[in-house]
Amino acid sequence: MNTLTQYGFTDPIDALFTLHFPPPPGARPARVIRTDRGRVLLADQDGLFHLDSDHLDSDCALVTGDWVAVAGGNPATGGHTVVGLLPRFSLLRRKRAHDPLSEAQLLGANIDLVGVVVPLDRPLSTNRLERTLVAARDSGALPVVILTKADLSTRFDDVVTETIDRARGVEVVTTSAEASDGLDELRGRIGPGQTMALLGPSGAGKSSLINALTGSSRQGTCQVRVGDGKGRHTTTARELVPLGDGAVVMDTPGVRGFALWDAEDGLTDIFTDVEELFPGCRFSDCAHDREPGCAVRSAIETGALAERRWQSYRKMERELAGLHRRQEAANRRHSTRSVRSARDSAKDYRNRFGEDE
Ligand SMILES: Nc1nc2c(ncn2[C@@H]2O[C@H](COP(=O)(O)OP(=O)(O)OP(=O)(O)O)[C@@H](O)[C@H]2O)c(=O)[nH]1
Ligand SMILES: [Mg+2]
Ligand SMILES: [Zn+2]
Repeated sequence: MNTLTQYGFTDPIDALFTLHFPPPPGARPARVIRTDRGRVLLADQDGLFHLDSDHLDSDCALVTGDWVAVAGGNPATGGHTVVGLLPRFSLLRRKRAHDPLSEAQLLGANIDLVGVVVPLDRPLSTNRLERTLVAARDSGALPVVILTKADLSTRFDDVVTETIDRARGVEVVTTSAEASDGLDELRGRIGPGQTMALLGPSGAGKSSLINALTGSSRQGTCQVRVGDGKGRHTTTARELVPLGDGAVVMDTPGVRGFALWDAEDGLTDIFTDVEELFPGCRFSDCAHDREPGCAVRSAIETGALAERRWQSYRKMERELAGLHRRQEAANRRHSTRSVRSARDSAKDYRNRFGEDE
């Protein structure tokens, strides 16, 4: 198996490549394995190589998992150039923290499965779980919840039950890297040619799980802090790790929070039980607040919908609406600016060439 196949290259990707870069081939397929502060590691069929940053097309921001077309270069001298990017079939994004309106942060591309990692050595954060599930679903990938450190948990059953309840039909796999539990079950879910990204807080055991799956210690791991059980942000870059038969896992740095980015579809998918209630409200513009005949309120009263679940849906919905308002305002400012600059340059032209208004 060549290096590229180990990193998930399949016949459908090959066909897509030929479609976009028809013969005679001037370029060869490669995959982005790791991106780390502007340094990009790629794999082609002969092995791994770094891309010199000056060979990066500036308006093409590469993301771990991308399939690209590369031309030129050799292992000794480098000089590889990315000449094209294949369309991404999935894209995992989040809103950058502390930044009301920057671009989304791209976390990974061409991911089939997102393993939402929930450590059993601390209380369950339902907020984080639900947000990560929404973002995972929105990316176009299939989410799977992975419980880690099953050997440590004293409240094991409670957290497992609560997680299954909150995950709402998304599959839950329980693992322990330490005791080698649940590894075959997890491994069995990642088929050849598939990529699974692991997302979760620092210290959750993502890298340990990958080491357990590959039977190595290639991913650095570090103990969580005594006291608050927080991780130390050991993993610093998003990186693909091959599992041997063309199945791939992506290790990621632990994230503190998970702010959503344009994830309406993901929200609808993860909260179908909530949105299905809306057509049952008496008024089509029901705000589900105090209106008579509100299907949401009555589902909460009968216990069919948990108040907590409704509140978390509401919160994410409001957050996405707020983001949209800011995006639209920024777009308006942007378009006024470009109209103005077009006007200025027209004026400039007239001034120089003496045309009348
Ligand atoms: N008991 C036990 N400890 C584990 C298990 N998995 C991981 N740990 C420990 O948890 C700590 C953190 O594990 P990491 O794999 O570094 O966590 P991570 O999610 O990669 O963390 P970041 O890279 O910081 O995001 C390490 O001390 C591991 O030994 C497990 O299944 N059982
Ligand atoms: Mg790690
Ligand atoms: Zn209503």
